[in-house]
Amino acid sequence: MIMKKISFLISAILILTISCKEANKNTETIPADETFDEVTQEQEEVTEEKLEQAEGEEEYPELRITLEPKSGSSAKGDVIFTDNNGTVEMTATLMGLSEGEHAIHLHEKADCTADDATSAGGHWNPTFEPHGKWGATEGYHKGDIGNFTADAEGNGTVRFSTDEWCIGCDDEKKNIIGKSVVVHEGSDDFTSQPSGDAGARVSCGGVIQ
Ligand SMILES: [Cu+2]
Ligand SMILES: [Zn+2]
Repeated sequence: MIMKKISFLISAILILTISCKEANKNTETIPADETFDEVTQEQEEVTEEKLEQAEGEEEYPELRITLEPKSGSSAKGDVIFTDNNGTVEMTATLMGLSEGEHAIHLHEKADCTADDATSAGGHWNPTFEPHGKWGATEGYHKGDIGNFTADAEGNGTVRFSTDEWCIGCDDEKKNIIGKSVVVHEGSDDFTSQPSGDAGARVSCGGVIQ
């Protein structure tokens, strides 16, 4: 009789232990919701980061173009335009030029297909002013960037910034998209019409978004 009672107790303990373990298992599976919440939170954080990045890109759009040799020259380069809160900054890096002064302009068409780059058309002049030095009271084209100097190795850098340009805005008197960057064999005298008598077009690149 005692033995039976003991075995009953043992079985009871065993059953209790097993059901406890199962209960534990059940409680272990409950936090699944927590895990889901954590994942959702992480995803939200990633989405926010992406939004911040997109906003940053909108504020500072950057445009890179390549200038190809034209008119039998070996002049080439890269131009970077950035729009920083309404001021467009241009940095042009040229190589393969002859030593000395060269004119650089924005021309009216983003078409550099012709061997002599005449396909780029004349200077970009949306305000119908005479050709001149940038900022001159007598007038100037919106493409009249000016001159820069190439060193003895044929390298030159141009830095220019203005709030009279924009990258892709709705104002066609400011929007540089669809124009081209042209570098000339000679320098701009700022007085000869319509283009400063700067000689052959030795390097050209279209400003296309
Ligand atoms: Cu030009
Ligand atoms: Zn001009």
